[in-house]
Amino acid sequence: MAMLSFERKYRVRGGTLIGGDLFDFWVGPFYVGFFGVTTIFCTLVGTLMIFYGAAIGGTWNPWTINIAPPDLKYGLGLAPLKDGGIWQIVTVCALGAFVSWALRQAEIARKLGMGYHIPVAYSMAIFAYFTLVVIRPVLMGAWGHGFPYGILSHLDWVSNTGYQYLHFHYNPAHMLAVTFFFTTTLALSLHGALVLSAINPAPGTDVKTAEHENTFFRDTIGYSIGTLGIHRLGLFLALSAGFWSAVCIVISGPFWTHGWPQWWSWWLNLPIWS
Ligand code: UQ2
Repeated sequence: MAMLSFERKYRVRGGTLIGGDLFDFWVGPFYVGFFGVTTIFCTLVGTLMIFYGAAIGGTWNPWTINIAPPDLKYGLGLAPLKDGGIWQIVTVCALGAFVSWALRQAEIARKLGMGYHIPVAYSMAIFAYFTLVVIRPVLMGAWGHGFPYGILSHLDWVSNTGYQYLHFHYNPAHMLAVTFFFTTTLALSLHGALVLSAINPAPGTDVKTAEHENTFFRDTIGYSIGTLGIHRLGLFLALSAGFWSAVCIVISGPFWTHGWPQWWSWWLNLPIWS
C-alpha cells in the first residue's frame, strides 16, 4: 500500500488518550494532539529559563554555561530563583516535556492500533533522568544532589560523584549497566551488518532474505535468534542498560556511602574463610 493511501486510511481523528478531540489534528506531517501542545509549552518555558539562567550566569560560552541546582542548605524546599530556583523550574519543565512526549507517543500508537513498546522504551530514559534529579535527591534530603545543567558542568558532576565513591567501576549495578550498554552495541552492529549484507549484496546478485540471515548465524555459531527475536533482544538489552544505570546511581548515597571497592568486602567476610 502506498504511503499516502495508508495515511488516508489510518491518519484519522479520534482515539485520543484523554477523550474528545481537543488539538486532535495535524499541522503538515505532524500530529499535534493535547500532549503535543503540552510538550511545546514545557519545552518553551524550560528553554527560556535556561536562557535566563545563562544571561545572568556570566558567560555565553556554550561549553561553560551552567544552570546549578540549589545549595544543600535549602534541603528539599524551594530555592530563590537565582540560587537554584531556575534549576528547579527547568527540572519541572524537562519532566513535563519528557512525560508529555511519552504520552504523545502512546496516543499516536493507540490511534494507529499499535503496541506501546515505543513509549515504554522511552519511559526508561525518563526514569533514568527522574532517578538522577528527583528520586536520589529526595532520598538524600536535598535538591542540591541533582546534577547541574551544563555541558562541562554535568561532566564535572559525574566525575566528582564517581570519585566520591572512590572507584565507580566496582559498583555492581554500574558493572551490569556498562555490560548492557556494550552488549547493546554488539547486538545492533550484528543486526545492522546482517541486514545490510542481506539486502545489499554484490552488484548484479539477488537480494537475500531471512533464510540467508538465519543460515549465516547457524553456520557461524550454530544458533540464530530470528528476525523477531533480535529486536526483542535489542529492546531488552537497551532497556536493561538504562535500568541498571538508574539503579547504580540511586544506590550510591542512599544505600552505600563508602567507596564501592569496600562493598566487595562482603566476599572477604564470608564465614567460609574462617
Ligand atoms: C539473528 C537474526 C537477525 C539478526 C541477528 C542474529 C535472522 C535479522 C544479529 C544473530 C544474533 C544472535 C545469535 C544473538 C546474539 C546475542 C547477543 C547477546 C548479542 O539470528 O535472525 O535477524 O539481526
